[in-house]
Amino acid sequence: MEENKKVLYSGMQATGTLTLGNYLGALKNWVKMHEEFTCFYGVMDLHSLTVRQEPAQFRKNARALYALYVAAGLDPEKNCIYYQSHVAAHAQLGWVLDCFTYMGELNRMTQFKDKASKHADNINAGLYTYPVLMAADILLYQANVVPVGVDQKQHLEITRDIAERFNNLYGEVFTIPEAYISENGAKIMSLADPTKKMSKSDENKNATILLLDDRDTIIRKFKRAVTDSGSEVRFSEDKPGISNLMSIYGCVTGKTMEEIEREFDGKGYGEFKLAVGEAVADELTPLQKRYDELMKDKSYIDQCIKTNDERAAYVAGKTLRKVHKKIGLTELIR
Ligand code: AQP
Repeated sequence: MEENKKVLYSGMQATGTLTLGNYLGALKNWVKMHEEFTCFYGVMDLHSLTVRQEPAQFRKNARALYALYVAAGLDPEKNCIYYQSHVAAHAQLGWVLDCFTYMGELNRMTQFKDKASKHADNINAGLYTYPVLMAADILLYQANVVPVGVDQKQHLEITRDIAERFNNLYGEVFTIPEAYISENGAKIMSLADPTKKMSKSDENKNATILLLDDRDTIIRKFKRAVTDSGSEVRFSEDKPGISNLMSIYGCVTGKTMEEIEREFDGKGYGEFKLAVGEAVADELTPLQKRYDELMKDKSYIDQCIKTNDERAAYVAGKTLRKVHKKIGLTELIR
């Protein structure tokens, strides 16, 4: 990895098998980023703890997430792909930054409000301070850019505010990150309710396409997808169901909305849904094959994790030591 490129930071939570939303909205676009940036991608397992996880399943999800990153085309030799929990500096800087973040700022976070209403039985402090840990993730690597979906914009803004506050007090410690808006990114909505985003933790299995769903399941889920009244394949606000399917089809085939409208002119929803299902299944087949191979070769993934954990820990450790020194924590005696 070249050192003179700008730094990009991103990651995903290990809260379930990745969905088509995670793939089309983020992962697929990450694959070529290393050409322009020095990239760090975390398996964000510490963030995942804000929602209760079953331990054995959680461990499997984290491993599967790592393998899916690689299977989707992220090269672990060209990108630093590592486990967040293996780099202690995340939790350490998270604590320091907690002390530089105001309750008033956290109270404004809409994701906290959403997640708190979904998990009313477990509104833990981690859910509340999640944006501070996210700030630590980004700032540890001195990231210049963070690819963000619309839903994460607020968290990037608070990261910038915390970093600027800290720099004003102690000098230029942190790089101030910018949002990176991908040209190809799309927000993929639930197949059962096109007003809600597709989420890996959705309990309705028909609402999401999982990256590991087999071909028949993918086609069946698309056939069942909620559509709108009428029968015309047209991209418009009053047709959220069909517009979502068109976005998916467009991301996978590279066709524009006008091209898709022409292709399905005079054809019904049934034919269109089948075409979307088949296109998505075709897109995911090579990824799934590579995933199966990777999951069989334990030593390869283990080696990738080990090498990249060490690299991440080295970069993060440098920032953390600087922070500790600036705020006056006593240095380790070696
Ligand atoms: N539906 C989506 N459309 C486009 N992009 C999406 N992302 C997630 N869902 C969609 C993008 O995927 C990345 C991973 O996000 P995350 O795992 O950190 O958490 P999330 O955004 O909360 O994703 P989920 O799938 O909805 O997880 P749960 O169900 O656990 O909350 C991010 O870049 C996100 O923008």
